[in-house]
Amino acid sequence: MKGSLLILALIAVCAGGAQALTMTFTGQDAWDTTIASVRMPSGYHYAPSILNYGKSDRIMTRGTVSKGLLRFDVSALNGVADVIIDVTLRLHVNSGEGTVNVYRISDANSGWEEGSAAGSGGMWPIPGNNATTWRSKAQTHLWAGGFGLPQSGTDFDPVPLTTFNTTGSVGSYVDIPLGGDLTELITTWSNSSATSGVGSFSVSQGANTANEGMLLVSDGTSVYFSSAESANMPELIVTYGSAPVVPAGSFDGDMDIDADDIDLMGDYIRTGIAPTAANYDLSEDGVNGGTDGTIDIKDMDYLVRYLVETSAVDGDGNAIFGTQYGDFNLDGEIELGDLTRLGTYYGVGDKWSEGNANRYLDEDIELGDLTILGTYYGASNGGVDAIPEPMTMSLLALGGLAVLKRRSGQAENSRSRVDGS
Ligand SMILES: [Ca+2]
Ligand SMILES: [Ca+2]
Ligand SMILES: [Ca+2]
Ligand SMILES: [Ca+2]
Repeated sequence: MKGSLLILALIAVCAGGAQALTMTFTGQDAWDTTIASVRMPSGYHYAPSILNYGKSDRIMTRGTVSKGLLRFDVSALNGVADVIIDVTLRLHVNSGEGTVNVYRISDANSGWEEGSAAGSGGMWPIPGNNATTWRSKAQTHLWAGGFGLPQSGTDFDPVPLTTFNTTGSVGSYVDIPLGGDLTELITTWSNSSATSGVGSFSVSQGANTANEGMLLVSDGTSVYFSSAESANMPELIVTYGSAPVVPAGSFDGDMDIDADDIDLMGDYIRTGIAPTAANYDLSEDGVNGGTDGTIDIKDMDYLVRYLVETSAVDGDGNAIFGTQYGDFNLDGEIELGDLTRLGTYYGVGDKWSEGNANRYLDEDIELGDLTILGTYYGASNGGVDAIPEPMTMSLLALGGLAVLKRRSGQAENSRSRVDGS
């Protein structure tokens, strides 16, 4: 189920024209990323000398004795990734073959700051050593859930992001796909702001914290992974999709520049009120793209003649953009099909697709539309240079009227059968 959803998401992203991109985060990113083994033998509130391994090149996890702490600075994805397609955690296994759960650290620790190393022999964590975990600012607790190891349901989510096994991977690495709502996960992580200068991951390293991360929790087996202090540092490989850019002229945001958008432009010019939040200022002269701060017939001209997509294709099979006033069926030609539409909806329709060539003036299919159709009848894509002779147009208009008179009586019945969109 999860897999099929993923594939669906990928298809949706690709269909919208977006690219799937990948970003890899390592332990060398801005927040001191990784890490530590958080360690606590039972029977102690905590024992400072073995809180964790701090700057060790290894991360250890062993059941209830030690949990591995991992963090990655994914803030570079903030505002960039709209859909997270896949998140893979790559860990190099030093030793130990066993099952390991990966948990997300909970929001309960968001008020904590990272830091405080364990002082040798002291009861309280003090700055300066190479140990780290979260602590409250009052230094009474190391985690929101209290002393000791972080607790399920309080300090980390009870449901793991994933579970994996290191059998056969010692000396190599395992790629661990994370589960759950990855978009939410990465969005939250990327929104986390690092706080510089609090805590003391280690005095020599400085400290930044974003209070987001993961815990590695093994079964009883001792499993060691390379930490950010080693060459084989952990990696978080995020595959994401960015939202496709809506093309200029698709005012309804559906990615298509079609008859609906011509109607929206018409509404704007007629009423002076923008129907949607899109940018309608497409041109200043009706021929070249650009803006002049005014929404008028020039913008409509540019939309109709250069931007709208037609069903016609060029020699390479690519859609031809731009047509002429009167191409109500957007097939790239002003022909009988357009006249038929106009006739069908004469007196009853209001859309471009129904024959309203001048919606920028009115919401009716009327003589003005027939006149426009007659003006451009016979023209084709980019038909500005293919306008027929005036005499032909007049004859055509007259002929068209004859057709209309025959058809207008059928309009009401026909309307329900014709797709007006
Ligand atoms: Ca559209
Ligand atoms: Ca304009
Ligand atoms: Ca047509
Ligand atoms: Ca009209």
